[in-house]
Amino acid sequence: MSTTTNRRRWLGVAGATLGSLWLSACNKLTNDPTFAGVLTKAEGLTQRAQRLVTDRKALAKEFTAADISRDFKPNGSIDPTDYDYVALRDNKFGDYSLTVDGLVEHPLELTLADLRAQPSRTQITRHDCVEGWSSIGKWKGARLGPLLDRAKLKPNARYIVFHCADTLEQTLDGTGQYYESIDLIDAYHPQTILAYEMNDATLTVPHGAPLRLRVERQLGYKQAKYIMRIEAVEKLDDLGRGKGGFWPDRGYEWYAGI
Ligand SMILES: Nc1nc2c(c(=O)[nH]1)N[C@H]1C(S)=C(S)[C@@H](COP(=O)(O)O)O[C@H]1N2
Ligand SMILES: [Mo]
Repeated sequence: MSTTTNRRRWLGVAGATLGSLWLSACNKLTNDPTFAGVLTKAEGLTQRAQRLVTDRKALAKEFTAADISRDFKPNGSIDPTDYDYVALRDNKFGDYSLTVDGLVEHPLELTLADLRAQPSRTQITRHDCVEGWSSIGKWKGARLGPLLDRAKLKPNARYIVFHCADTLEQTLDGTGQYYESIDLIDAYHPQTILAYEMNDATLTVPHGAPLRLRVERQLGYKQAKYIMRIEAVEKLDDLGRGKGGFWPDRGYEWYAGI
């Protein structure tokens, strides 16, 4: 096969699968000696790929304290009735701990005090829900990147999954449990945090206490609330209905970029 044919195919693949598939395909291909040469020769592609990654790494717009919405609407689950969650809530989350496991060298079990001791970030950002409303809030939380470094991802880890405490839809097979997932570009984005504070106060139950994700380059439904467990995985097929999140399983985009 000529280099041109190879390159055309590769461009076709890249075009069809922007987002995370591109990331995993690219990682795999660059490790593959037969593709390495093709990749360096494909100048156009390299530039396109570079632009794509640069875009994904750009910061979401940040606002000032004066912009904070007075009426940030809680949405989706706002008061989970799941047995384990109610028990934690009734004890003011004193028994809470976050599990970090899956494809990691050092599985972690972190209390809220541990999470507050992690490198943190505070940001005032706009939350955009697909239902057509937006609100600006101030978030403080542990940066996900350093936390994943502490757990040390195994080389085959491709996605980070957030398992939530709430059942948003009662289904017999358990696929109504809320969950979400992001790729490693978003996981290591500086504005990706596990928030424990909103607007300078401890996160409330309606907004996802004790811990919720802020992944600021994406839509509202990616901002998983009530996070109990973070799992590093290689593929998303075995979770829920296989599309990587509660709403993606129900027809919404997995990569909900804004
Ligand atoms: N666990 C969990 N996370 C969730 C949801 C949910 O129902 N359960 N709803 C999502 C949707 S659609 C939106 S818009 C935001 C709402 O966040 P808020 O309640 O802080 O406004 O949370 C997202 N994260
Ligand atoms: Mo939403």
